[in-house]
Amino acid sequence: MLLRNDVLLILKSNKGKYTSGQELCDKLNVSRTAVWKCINELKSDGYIIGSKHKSGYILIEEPDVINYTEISPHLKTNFIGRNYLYFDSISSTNDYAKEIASDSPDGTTIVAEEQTSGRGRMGRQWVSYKKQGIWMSIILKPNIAPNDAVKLTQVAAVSLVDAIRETTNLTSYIKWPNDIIVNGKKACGILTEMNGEIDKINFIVVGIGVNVNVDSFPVDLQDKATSLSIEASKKIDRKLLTASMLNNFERYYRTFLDKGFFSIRNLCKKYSLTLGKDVKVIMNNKEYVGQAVDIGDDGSLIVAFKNGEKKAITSGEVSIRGLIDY
Ligand code: BTX
Repeated sequence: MLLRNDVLLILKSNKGKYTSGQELCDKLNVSRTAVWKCINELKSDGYIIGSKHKSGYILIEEPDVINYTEISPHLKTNFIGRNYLYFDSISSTNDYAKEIASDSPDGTTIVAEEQTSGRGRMGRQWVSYKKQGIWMSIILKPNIAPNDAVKLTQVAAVSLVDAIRETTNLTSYIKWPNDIIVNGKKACGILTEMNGEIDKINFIVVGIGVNVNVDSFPVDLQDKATSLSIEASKKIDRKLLTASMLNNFERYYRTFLDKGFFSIRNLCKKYSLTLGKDVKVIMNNKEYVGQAVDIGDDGSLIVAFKNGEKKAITSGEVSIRGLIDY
């Protein structure tokens, strides 16, 4: 696997030119047979590689995939995404992350081209079409109180807003707590899950789904879901966006661990679509209407209700008046 990546990196650095088999052998200190095996593996992964007697190999076309080889040249992280597990298809990256988390290093990232049972909150379905999005889960093992785990949804949300702007120039907003909205429709969702005891976190899985190049949605989602390519009217580079999401996530995650949540709270407020709006909150099966007035120190949404009472909402359903379903 490592050798295969090295062969690919050399072919990429010589793009448009032939690289001789001998040069590959010399640079990597391996046999011709080993190089030939790697070339065949790359071809079966979708890389189109030409070969010519006496000239060697040439990389003609790279597939649109978000494996480690493709994203690592753009990755600036120390530990997020450095253990990168890539799947062509998986049931749910969050489910897999939870299975392997105990034996995996901090920052392990699972990425799939497709999810067959992608999940949202409360067991809802998350549509995850093949090669049209980024479906990823990050395993984290922070030394924080279990109550603080929910703040990681906010850390992921600000990272996403920055990564989307950097890669696509689109302005996106956070619909508290876990949706990223572009032009009034949902383009990304975050699902944070925790495993721990009352006073100790074993691990946290931050699952992120981004509709990158989805061109059409199932009928029931058409008025509430969108993709970055639809909003930008062009195909988006999934490799650059994946790397940018991980780079920004590590930056904000470190800030959060070193300085506390208040250090990113202002950004949560700045990027919030919810603040200042009339909202409907569903708690314990009851509906309450009020105005979202602040983001608390703990990442909660502060809502001022009509009876004058202010409440910090930490979980539950919040919908914004005039947006999608309220
Ligand atoms: P949520 O519960 O806030 O949103 C789920 C709701 O969003 C669904 O009920 C549906 O109405 C709508 N929806 C479903 N699919 C999409 C989509 N592709 N785009 C926009 N809206 C949609 C949001 O939960 C959290 C989603 C996290 C998804 C990631 S992907 C990687 C990881 N693995 C996994 O199984 N889930 C997470």
